[in-house]
Amino acid sequence: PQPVYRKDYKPTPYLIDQVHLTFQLGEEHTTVLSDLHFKPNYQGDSPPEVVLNGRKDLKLQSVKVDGKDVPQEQYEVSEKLLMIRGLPKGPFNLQIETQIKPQDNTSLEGLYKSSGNFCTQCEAEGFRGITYFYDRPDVLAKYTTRIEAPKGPYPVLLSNGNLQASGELSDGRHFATWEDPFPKPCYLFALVAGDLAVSKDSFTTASGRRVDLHIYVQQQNIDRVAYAMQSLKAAMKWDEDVFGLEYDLDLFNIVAVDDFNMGAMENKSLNIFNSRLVLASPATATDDDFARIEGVVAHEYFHNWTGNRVTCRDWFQLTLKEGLTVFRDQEFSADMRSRGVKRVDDASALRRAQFPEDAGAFAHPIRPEEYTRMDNFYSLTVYEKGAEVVRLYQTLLGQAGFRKGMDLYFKRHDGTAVTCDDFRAAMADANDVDLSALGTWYQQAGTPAVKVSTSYNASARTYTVKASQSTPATPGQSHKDPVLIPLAVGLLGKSGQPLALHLQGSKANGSAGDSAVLRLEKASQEFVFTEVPEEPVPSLCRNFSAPIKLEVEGQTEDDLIFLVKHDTDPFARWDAAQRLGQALMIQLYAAAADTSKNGSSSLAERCSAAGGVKQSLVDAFRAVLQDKALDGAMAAALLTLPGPTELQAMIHHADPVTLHEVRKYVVKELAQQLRPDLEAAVKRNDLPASEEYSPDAAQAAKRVLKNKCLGFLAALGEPAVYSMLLQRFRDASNMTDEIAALAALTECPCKERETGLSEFYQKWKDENLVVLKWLALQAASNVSGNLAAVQELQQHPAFNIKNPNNCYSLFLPFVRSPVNFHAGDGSGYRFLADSILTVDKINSQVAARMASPFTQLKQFDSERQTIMKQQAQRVADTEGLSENVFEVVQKSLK
Ligand code: B3K
Ligand code: ZN
Repeated sequence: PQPVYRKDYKPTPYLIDQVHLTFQLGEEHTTVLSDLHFKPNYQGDSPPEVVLNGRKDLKLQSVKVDGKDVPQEQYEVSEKLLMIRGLPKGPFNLQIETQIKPQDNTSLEGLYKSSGNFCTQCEAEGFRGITYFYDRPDVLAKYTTRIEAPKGPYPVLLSNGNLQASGELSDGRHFATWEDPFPKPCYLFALVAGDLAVSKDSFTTASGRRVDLHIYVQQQNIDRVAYAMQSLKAAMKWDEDVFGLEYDLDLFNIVAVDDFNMGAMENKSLNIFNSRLVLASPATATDDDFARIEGVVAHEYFHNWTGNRVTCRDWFQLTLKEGLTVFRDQEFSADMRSRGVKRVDDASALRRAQFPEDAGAFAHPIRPEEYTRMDNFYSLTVYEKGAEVVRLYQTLLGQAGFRKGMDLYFKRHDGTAVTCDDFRAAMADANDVDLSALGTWYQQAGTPAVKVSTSYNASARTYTVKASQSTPATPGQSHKDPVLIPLAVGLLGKSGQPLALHLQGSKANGSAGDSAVLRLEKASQEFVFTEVPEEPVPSLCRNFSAPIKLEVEGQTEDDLIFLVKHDTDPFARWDAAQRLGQALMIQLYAAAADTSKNGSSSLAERCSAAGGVKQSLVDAFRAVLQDKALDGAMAAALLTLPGPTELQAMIHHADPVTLHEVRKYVVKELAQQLRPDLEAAVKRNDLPASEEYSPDAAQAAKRVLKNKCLGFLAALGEPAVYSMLLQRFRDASNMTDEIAALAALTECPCKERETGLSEFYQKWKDENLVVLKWLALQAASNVSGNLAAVQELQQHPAFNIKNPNNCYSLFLPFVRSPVNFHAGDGSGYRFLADSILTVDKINSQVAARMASPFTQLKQFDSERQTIMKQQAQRVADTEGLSENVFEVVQKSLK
């Protein structure tokens, strides 16, 4: 397969400004008639050929120009292209008729069937599976779509825009014609035809336009859409309030489907969602599910401006719409819930998942330079790091400045397809500042590492902060330049009070309350605070002001404990707690892994000989548990020890199983020492049975803290705790508590585990989305020898390998189990490789996502690297492998 390069961008020789599509949907085959209005976009007066993208499953029936058949010798069809010569000068119409078989399309890209209904997914390059087209985002056209289908099985016919006409046809068929007045790239095209129930509501925009809001789901789910509807209305209001952006049509549709590769899709006025991100009831969805639904419904809605009205010139610019829209949904959720907790969650997720991507074999800049399969670049880097880069603008310009930049961005680019550079230029011009220094973030892969050292001069009353930065080499990119890093800093005095900040010179970009923003842009720099009355404790990278790895020289354990107690910045406070946990586990790992001194000792003995869990950490955790004023979600975050992937990245070639055992040892020790406090916190946060469930942040915070404490107590390994958990599982009145108790048990080899799992399945076996939770819990379990259970689940009647959610709930959680995925005999790796090969034949996008653990193989000990490579190689060598999977494994093997 040939990669595509960003530098090779060229506009098409023609533009298509009008598209008329007619779909004749059928069970045997579907006919697609496409009538395209072409306009010259070339120089000179000899018309070049038209080269359109296609896919091998398109059956070309006829090609006409201005109504006349194009002679055979004037066109060529290959697996991926349709080429037409001898075209007239000036504008012309091209009519193409193709046949497709949506019912056989298991890739879930293009037009396909889910639960008997027709639906589409065109981003990034799915439209070419429907008809021949310039399948790229810089060709913007107005679409009309006529859908014809049998009325019995497909009473609902939907496409983008407004309904123009509908009516009956002969033979029990009917039709609907939709017209979208906004020019759009083909990746935003959508069609749905099926038997669906609808929930209706409306929203009146600031300027008084009434918008009908319709959510379509399968009949049995109609009572589970209220939360999605409420989230949609909240998002519409928020975008008006915060960015002055109104919705632009009279109708907004959401359709939920069970078979969907990703979370959701922002097709113009017809968003299509994975049903797990629409459907929710207290009995079947957790607090996290509710929060995710709110966030994703908002995200897709926000795309109407950031993505649809202003779109991407080419796919290399994907972060232009995704990074920006993720940033917008993060801010929305922060306003709907707890801002501090949201920031901690996002920062924590970035570190846990994106940092490894940026350090692994698939590292790429947020704006990649090349790709083989674009699908593989819908990555955490493009989305989540991209959102952090957008946040840099806001941190540098302030909220008002950022808004000015957004206004100018829309004013300049509405209705067009642009680049990340256009976005930066709008931000810079609107604020009359030079932001070219931010350009490097778009070019360089890898997480910048910043080292800070500080010194206090008592007689001069100055405090100096020295900062140096470097970005580690990544595959194909060995040289790195410094990047512009806004580092938000606060200084705390002896009793925890914030000190007033006076920064010498003009290097500070601004100050917000108790924080100053240092502008790091060189390899090494110095900043001096004056009038500092006492030696402070620095609070650094507040609000996670940049996506960096920060090392603070000379930072003591006392400093960290002090920050956990006193820092008013939620991120910096949480980060201090993380650092305490990291330091401890790194130290204990070294002792645990060193079996040379006393080979017969147990891991716990080696850990306690090395000092065990320090009293200071126990005390810090106790203070969190006893702090009744603290938001429960924040408390839960502070009590969460760094996870396996973060620790793995910090310990060179660590053995993942030993590392897991060390973490388990720490959790158990903490549970033993904090038992009364954990039990008290559980009691305090148990809601009275009389209180009705609400997914709001305040109530969810109590549950998350309680369930965090229950997780610690489970680690005690006591039969009494097991039966308490089973009882809680049985008594639970909502899914959050039910699954939390079961999750705690699933990590413990005890009879209550088996009882709970089987009762849960019996109770929920007819609820697809709940069964996914049941699969995921078991797959992720670290009880030893669990691979056999996972293999059995693959044969279980509840498991459907053709459904992406099923794959994501079995294979991806399994990979997160250090004990079973990284089993020393290689059985976990072999299982993953086998599963990838099986799934690849059905759906290569899903298979490629499953292959991503191989991109991390260099992190592990050499024995594991060897056996992981063997499996990656076996996948790479398989005949008929998809390009998607090949691109991932081949990079992993380099
Ligand atoms: N834009 C879509 C993702 C499409 C994925 C294509 N493989 C969802 C989103 O980011 O909103
Ligand atoms: Zn998006």
